Amino acid sequence: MAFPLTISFTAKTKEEEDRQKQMYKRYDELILTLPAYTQNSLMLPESIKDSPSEERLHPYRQYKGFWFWPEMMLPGFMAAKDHFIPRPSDILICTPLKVGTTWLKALAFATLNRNDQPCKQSLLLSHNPHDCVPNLEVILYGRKRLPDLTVVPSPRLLSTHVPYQLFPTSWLSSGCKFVYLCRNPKDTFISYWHFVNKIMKDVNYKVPLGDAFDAFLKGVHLGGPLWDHVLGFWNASLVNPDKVLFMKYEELKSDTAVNLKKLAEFMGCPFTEEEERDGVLEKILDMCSFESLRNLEVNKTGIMPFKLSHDIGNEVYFRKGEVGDWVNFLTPEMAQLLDQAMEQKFEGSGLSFKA
Ligand code: PAP
Repeated sequence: MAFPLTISFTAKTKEEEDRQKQMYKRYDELILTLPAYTQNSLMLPESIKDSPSEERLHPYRQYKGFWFWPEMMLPGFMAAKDHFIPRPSDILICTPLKVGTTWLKALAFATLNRNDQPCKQSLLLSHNPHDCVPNLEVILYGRKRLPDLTVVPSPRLLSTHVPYQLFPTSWLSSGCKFVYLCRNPKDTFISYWHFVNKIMKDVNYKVPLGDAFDAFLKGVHLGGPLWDHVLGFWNASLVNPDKVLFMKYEELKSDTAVNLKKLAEFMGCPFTEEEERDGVLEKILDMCSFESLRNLEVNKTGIMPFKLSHDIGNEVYFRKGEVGDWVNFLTPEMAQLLDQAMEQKFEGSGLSFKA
């Protein structure tokens, strides 16, 4: 059995529940001491349910060199860092925001569970991929109570937006595997801009593109600077290719089958010749395609388990799904600025996003 499961919590007594509440309160207090980015940028529109009302934790806060939406991610990450015990068989989908996480989750979930759940019976037909592969810091540890993940059978497929540089040693030495996906920074930024503007409660308010761009260029992005996020996993994949698989959205788009095979091998469940002959791989590709996922009822009308004070529909994860849409939004000057910044950051790393 796999996710989606009803999450059970470790606290079985009132005392333990109170102790955990205190622990999260300490995280919140610590977060309030972190540097904040106070200029206009793509931040959460309004506070999250059950956050302290008098002292909002947003805007972005910088934790150990990386920027976060503090309410949404940091308490959950701090708890996960201290309490999540990875198993060697765990697989962690690791991404910055808006790089195709939803797609990768669907592909990985369908591939890993293909024996128990052939496509016709896949839970992906009735659940959003984010429900099937839950995020550690937002969903599992983000509810001010510690989840009991020991009840989840192996291999556990989980996800995180946290940069590699912040992973605790216990995660790195656990033997678990990390699958990383990134995307051309210009498309990542444009997708992010649309996403945040869409989840604003007041739909008439949009963060001006110029302000959002300035912040992004300064590295202020969820889990950003984006280049450091990418480089952390890139370097780790060079050192430890058996444990860190590095993928790009554009490559996944241009040859999904080849990359899916790579993913299956990396996860330890390669497609057999017989499966390939029987079209198992094609069925997974079809089920997880942008059009198929977007047209599922659950993704057209379902609500995502975000903790915002208003509901956000799953449709927000499916916008265009194209490579190069940035050209419709960024001026040539903006594009050049971002390209130059990226080239500088990636110099000498062997990594590039040039076409
Ligand atoms: P998240 O960080 O909020 O989870 P994520 O899934 O990483 O979002 O990224 C969303 C992007 O992936 C969207 O890109 P766009 O804004 O440029 O359109 C979304 O359309 C795209 N996407 C979602 N599902 C698929 C898919 N099956 N194939 C290709 N792209 C997809």
